[in-house]
Amino acid sequence: MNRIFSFPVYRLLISIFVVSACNSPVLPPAPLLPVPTDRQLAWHEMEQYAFVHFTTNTFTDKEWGFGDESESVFNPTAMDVTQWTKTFKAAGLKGLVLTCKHHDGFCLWPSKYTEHSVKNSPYKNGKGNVVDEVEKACRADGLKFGVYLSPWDRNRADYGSPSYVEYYRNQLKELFSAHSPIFEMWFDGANGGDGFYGGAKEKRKIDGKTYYDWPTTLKLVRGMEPNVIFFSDAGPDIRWCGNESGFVNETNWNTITPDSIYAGKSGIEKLLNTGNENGSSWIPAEVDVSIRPGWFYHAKQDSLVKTPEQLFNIYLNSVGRGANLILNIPPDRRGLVNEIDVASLLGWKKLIDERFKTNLALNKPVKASAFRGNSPVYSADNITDGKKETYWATNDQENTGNLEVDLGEKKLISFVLIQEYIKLGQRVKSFSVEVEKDGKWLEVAKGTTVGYKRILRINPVEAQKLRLVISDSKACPAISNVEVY
Ligand code: FUL
Repeated sequence: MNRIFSFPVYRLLISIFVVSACNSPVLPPAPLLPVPTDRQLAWHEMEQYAFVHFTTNTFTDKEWGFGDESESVFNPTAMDVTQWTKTFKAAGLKGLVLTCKHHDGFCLWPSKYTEHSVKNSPYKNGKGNVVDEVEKACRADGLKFGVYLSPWDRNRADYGSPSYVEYYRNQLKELFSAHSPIFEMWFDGANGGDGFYGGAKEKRKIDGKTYYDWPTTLKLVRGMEPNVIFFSDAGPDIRWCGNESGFVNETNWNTITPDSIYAGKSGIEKLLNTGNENGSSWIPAEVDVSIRPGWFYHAKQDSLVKTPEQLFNIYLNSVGRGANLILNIPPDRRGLVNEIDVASLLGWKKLIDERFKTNLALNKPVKASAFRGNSPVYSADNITDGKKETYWATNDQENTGNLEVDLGEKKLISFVLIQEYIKLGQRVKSFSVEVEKDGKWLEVAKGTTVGYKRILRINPVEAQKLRLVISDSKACPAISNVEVY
């Protein structure tokens, strides 16, 4: 044997190799671009919040006011915005976005740029400011506050001309200088058509792409509220989910290429509903849906309020598919969230609390098929430690893997919740969930994307061991959390 490989030298070389290998940290996976901004991450964590549609429509029984409604119709008889916020808080909603002005142009605050507002209504003898009152109630109840200001205005005589865009921006300045922080700004895509328009009573068409000069408006607002999240069909921070029925697609990419949306191609709703696996920007979907058939309160729809079970399904199809849910709850003519809606909301919250009461996987041991650099930093136990900053990952180029959770004893399993560590981008393309039955693995659920959160409802099954199989991923998977109920 060559002397260099004699026993002591060989041992020494191995030791040097092992020591240096142990001392060099295993690097985390490189981010898979695009990744969310900090403000988008904070938005993802909100998961669900309220939308409040309230204006003259509430009193005229319309969905889209023509813009000729007299201010005198706005007259809630028992207005109590703290009842709204206390109800929403009890229902687990984290914020509220208020229609400060809907398409009819009536302003819920006494804007100095128009007479078509609460200041000419009987509400508090014209001294009311609903925007201010709602914001204060939100702050008191720990809800984030957001605003909706319809770009389309059927009341304004100058709608369609440049002076209206200035008017719209002045109103944004009023709102954003009087209220802060505002977590979300909702830009509605509904635009143009017939209206009162100061008495012209005609149909007006605008070019949605150029008329508003959105880049200038967004810059103005961003300058006043740097962390505001902009919603519009195409973002730039969050996108419309493509329908108003309460679901995002089972395959839901947070990524999309904005150009492909602005192009106004047909099938745009479908694209918004799924996102695009190779999209150039992180623009996650928000699911907007009303607890009632309409966006505004109509007594005739009292019997059509969604049931707790329907709301739970919407929750699974939105939050449970990695989107956020903005649930509209329109106050009635008294200025209160109607008792029927309150009962439904609280029933929904009860279902969520009952069904997700005890996470059977919390702190339970997990075995992985492999983990990154064999480093404990990326080990399998990270997915059950209850910490959002730790995650399991594999080596680069290893785009598949298994995670086996041992619940310690046989339990009845009905839901599995999975989260990716999205700070590193969205990765998983397909996965399945299996349970061990009589020594064999049985598939009980499968899916495509995961993203911020994925919740799978499975036919209740008894098992002690459960396995998450990542069968395809855009890059090595990074899973931060798995919960079992
Ligand atoms: C739509 C509007 O036309 C509806 O009235 C409602 O405000 C909904 C949230 O967005 O585009």
